[in-house]
Amino acid sequence: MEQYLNLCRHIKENGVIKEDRTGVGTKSVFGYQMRFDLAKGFPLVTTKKTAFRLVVSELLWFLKGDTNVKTLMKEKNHIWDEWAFEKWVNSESYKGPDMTNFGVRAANDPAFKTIVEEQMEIFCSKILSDEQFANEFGDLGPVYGKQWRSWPGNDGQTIDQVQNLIYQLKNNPDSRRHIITAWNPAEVDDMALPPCHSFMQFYVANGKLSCQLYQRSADVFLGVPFNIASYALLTHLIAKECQLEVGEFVHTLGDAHLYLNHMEQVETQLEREPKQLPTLILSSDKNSIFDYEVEDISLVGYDPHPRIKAPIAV
Ligand code: DHF
Ligand code: TMP
Repeated sequence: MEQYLNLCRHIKENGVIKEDRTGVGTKSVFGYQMRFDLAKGFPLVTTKKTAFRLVVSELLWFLKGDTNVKTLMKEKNHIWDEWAFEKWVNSESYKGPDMTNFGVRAANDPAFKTIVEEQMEIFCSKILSDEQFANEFGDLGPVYGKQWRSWPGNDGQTIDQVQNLIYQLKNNPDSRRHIITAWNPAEVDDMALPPCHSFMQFYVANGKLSCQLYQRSADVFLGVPFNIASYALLTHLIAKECQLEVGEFVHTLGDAHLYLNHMEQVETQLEREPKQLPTLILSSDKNSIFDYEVEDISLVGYDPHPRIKAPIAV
């Protein structure tokens, strides 16, 4: 995990301060690469406690082709709530207190933060109890799940990029075209958030499967620990189905940033000594990557430093 801490240090020391869409402000660098040898342990950050079960339920949600936050909420996973909530509060149906720029305002004003939390709770319980409301306001648009499993092709056909990838890895491992892309220019405007982890490529050599991700935008304190773990897990799942060993996860970042309201948290993390990496355990009776449930995937030996909280930029 030195690699991740080096990235934090690199941005802290060499980054440029600039404004960003969320209004929070960031310190950033452009272009950075990390490599994780997946045989040396599962790369879940150890210098703060990171909720692996949330990584698992999010990845299985992508793999099922799902784009509705209701499924995540049922798994008590709330990492995508804000982006569905945003669509609701900007709609005609929303009649509550003004939520314009609720993200930055909540970060700067504790009284307003309480109001946002109240509305968010109302939103979550409506999603879970009212099917029509969930269909209308729980959906994030054609995000990852849709593009991975049913990219709109010609003549009304859809393309299952994950299924195709697995077929090609099994039948044509030397191919240089093992690609899945979530960046669909025709549909980005309809997405609650255009894909951050946008383009991945797989590579087979010496019986090992490696994966490289291009991430166009990287929230290094909050998002990146999840992204590393998620793609490491995806590589393990695909390798198992294709009867390959795991190779490397290569993580290439575009705009790699630390939000200015995460700086103290990053300092705390940099003072901590990394610990031994955990080991991934996959239930052995699953034949297909599409058959996994949350309880089939676990870690042993994860003994991180305590959690460090930070506000998320919306
Ligand atoms: N927006 C921004 N600004 N940064 C992101 O990383 C991000 N990630 C998204 C959607 N939009 C985003 C999806 N992934 C958290 C982690 C990943 C994630 C969304 C949110 C997060 O808040 N993690 C916290 C708390 C997790 C919890 O226990 O609920 C953490 O401390 O890791
Ligand atoms: P942007 O669309 O303006 O780039 O904002 C997206 C923010 O979310 C940015 O801070 C990057 C962050 N992010 C991640 O780091 N990882 C993720 O998986 C997701 C979905 C977002």
